[in-house]
Amino acid sequence: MAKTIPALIGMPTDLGASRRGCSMGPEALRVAGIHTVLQRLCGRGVDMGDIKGPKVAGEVYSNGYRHFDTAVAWFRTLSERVYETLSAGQCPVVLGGDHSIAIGSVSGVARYCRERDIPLTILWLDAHADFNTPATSPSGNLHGMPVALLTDPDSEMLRTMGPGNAAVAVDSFQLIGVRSIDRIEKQAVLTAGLEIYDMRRIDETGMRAVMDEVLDKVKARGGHLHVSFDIDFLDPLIAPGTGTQVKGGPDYREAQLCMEMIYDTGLFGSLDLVEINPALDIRNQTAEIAVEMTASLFGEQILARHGGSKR
Ligand code: 5AB
Ligand code: MN
Ligand code: MN
Ligand code: MN
Repeated sequence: MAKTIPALIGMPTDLGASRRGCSMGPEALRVAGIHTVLQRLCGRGVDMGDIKGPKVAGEVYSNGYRHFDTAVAWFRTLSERVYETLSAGQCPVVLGGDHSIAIGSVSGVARYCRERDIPLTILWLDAHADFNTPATSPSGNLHGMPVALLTDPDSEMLRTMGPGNAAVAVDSFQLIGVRSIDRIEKQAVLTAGLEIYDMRRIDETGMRAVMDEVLDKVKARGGHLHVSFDIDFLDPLIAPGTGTQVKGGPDYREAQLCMEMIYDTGLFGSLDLVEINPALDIRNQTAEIAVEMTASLFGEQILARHGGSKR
C-alpha cells in the first residue's frame, strides 16, 4: 500500500553530471512548493532537510570512476536515510541532485524490501537508459551509469558503500520514455534484457497502453513501487531546466497520465526527483512542473476515479 507520510530528503550534489547546477535542485523544488503540495495531499509531511556530503572539486578519478569517493560518501548516507525512512513507515521523496544519487536511494529501498521479502519494481522515467559503465561511457559521468551499477552483482560502487547495499535484479527495472542510448550502451541493454519502453512504443500505442502493460506486470508482482523520475523524461519544451535535454519526450498530459496511473496502483512508495538544474532553467518552471507531476503521483485528481477520494 502507498506510504502516506512523505518525507523530503535533499541531495544537493551534482557530482555525477558534467554540467554543474542540479545541486541547487532541492532548494528549487522547495521554492516551487513541494512541501505544501504534499502536505495538502497527504494531510502531513516532513522535510528532513539536506544530506551533507563532500563538495565536488576539480576532476578526481579513482577506481576508474569520476568522483568515486565523493559518490560513495553521498550514496552511503542516502541509502541509510531512505532505509530508515521506509522502516519508519514514511515515503521517501528524494530531491536531487543528478541521477547518480539513485544508486543511494534505490539501494536503500532494495535493502528495505529484501529484508522483508517484499517484491520491488523500479519505474525509471528517463530520456536515457543510464546503463553505461566506466568502460562504455562516452562522458565518464556517473549519472549515465546508475542502472548498470545497481544491477551489477560485482558492483564496486555498492560494495564500497558497505553492507546492506547489494545488487538489484535487472527485471526489477522498467524504463519508460527512452530516446537516447549510446552505441555500446545499446548492446549492453540488449544483452542484459533490460525492459525499455522507448518513445516509439509510446508514439505507436499511446501512454495509456504502455502504462497499462507496465503496471499490469507491477500489480501481478505486487510489493513496493519506486519511481525514479529524471526530469529529462519530459519534453524539453515543457522542462528546459536540465543538462541533458533530448527532444521528443512526453508532453504535459502524457506525463501526468503516467503519474495518475501509477498512483492508481496503490503500490507507489518512494520517489527520486532528479536532474533539475536551476542554472539552466527559466523562472523555476522546471521545478514547478516537477511539483505538479509529483502531486499527480500522490493522488491529485481532476475528478475522483476508481472509487478513490477527490483530493
Ligand atoms: B541522465 C550519456 N548517455 O552516459 C552518458 O540524465 C548521457 O541521468 C547520460 O539520464 C544522461 O553520459 C544521464 C551520454
Ligand atoms: Mn537519468
Ligand atoms: Mn536522462
Ligand atoms: Mn540528465
